[in-house]
Amino acid sequence: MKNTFRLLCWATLLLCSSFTFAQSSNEANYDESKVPKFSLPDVLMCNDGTRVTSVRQWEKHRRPELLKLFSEQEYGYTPKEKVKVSYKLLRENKMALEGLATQQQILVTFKGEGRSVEALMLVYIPNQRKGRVPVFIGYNFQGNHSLNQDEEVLLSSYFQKLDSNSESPLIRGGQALRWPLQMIIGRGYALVTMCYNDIFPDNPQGASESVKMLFKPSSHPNTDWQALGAWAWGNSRMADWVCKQRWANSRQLIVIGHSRQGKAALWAGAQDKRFKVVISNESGCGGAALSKREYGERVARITQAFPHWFCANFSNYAGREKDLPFDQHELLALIAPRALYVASAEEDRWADPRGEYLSAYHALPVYKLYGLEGLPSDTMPQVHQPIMNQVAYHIRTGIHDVTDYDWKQYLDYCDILFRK
Ligand code: GTR
Repeated sequence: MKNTFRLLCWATLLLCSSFTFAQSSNEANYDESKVPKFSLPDVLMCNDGTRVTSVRQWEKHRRPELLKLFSEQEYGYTPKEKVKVSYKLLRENKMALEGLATQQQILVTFKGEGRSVEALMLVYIPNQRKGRVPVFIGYNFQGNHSLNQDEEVLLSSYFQKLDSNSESPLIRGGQALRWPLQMIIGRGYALVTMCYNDIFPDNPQGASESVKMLFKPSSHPNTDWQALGAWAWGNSRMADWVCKQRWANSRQLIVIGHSRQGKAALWAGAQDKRFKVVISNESGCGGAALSKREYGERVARITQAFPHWFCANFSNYAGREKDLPFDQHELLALIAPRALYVASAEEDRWADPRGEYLSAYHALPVYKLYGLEGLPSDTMPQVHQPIMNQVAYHIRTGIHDVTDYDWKQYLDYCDILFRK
């Protein structure tokens, strides 16, 4: 009896302590004084202990090593096999946006393993153009119809499949504030977008309706790609199409994403060198922000709330950020020597603005290898004081969102890079 009682006490204690652990690593820390002392892995240190001193060594040795690490431990491996793709122009309007743009809607059908997935691309091409134009490639969250009020815009494939009783936001123009089309097109840039749910529906059961089904199932469940991997893959598939267009400058491709799409844009940019500019708008945990700061959203919470985003291995670091053999500055470094823009918002503490800045700053050694300028110091700039080197950064006032201010900086930056 005594023993049973003791056993019970121990079990309760154990249960309570694991609960406190789960709770504490789940909670967002917003107190800078509670950020643990941490040391970041040296981005130039190879697994065998040699230190990279040349671009050649970086490209041949260290860069592939890091890509492997991120594939194995965070985003999963992107399959290398090609799937069959076909494109069908469904609608064209040469006088969209009051004559500013040609609008195209293209149905993309991906086929593999006896299955198919459809995605609907929405394209705006500036009518006023001399020669080929740079192109922004990025997903929308709430469907192509959410970009503006235009009744011509078809529902994205994901929304066409939903039944009419679903609560999904079928609001035309519902996200128009995030897509200042007149400004983007007016400044001579094209835009190609699709709804991210077309590629991988953003829910824990989404895989079965996603592009994952077009590939042979992986025999390594811990490193199998999930939604973020699939979204990154989809960014590259949009780029494939863009590269075939006569109006597009395939050497001026910009991949852009907000929040979870910022994470996907970074992973796409790390893997696909055709993206000459990579823009992360408030991508936070699992995106630009350093995990080891344990500030704002953390690995425990993100892997629990979104079990379908990362590969299974990433959840091993829940509450154990200090044991991560890498950090997000190394993801950003994979984008070098191409241009990288990281942006934060002051009130978006969940995404850890300081962690986003420091991560971009610590990509510096690799940019330096190429003789390029990164961020000048580990001190963050004031709000509305963008820094536009090969690594660029701004923090603006306000909340988690994409605003005209953000877009204006991205356009100014691309103008500088492309000498427009
Ligand atoms: C949040 C998530 C963030 C970020 C955000 C978004 O719920 O915790 O990591 O991705 O969603 O995508 O809007």
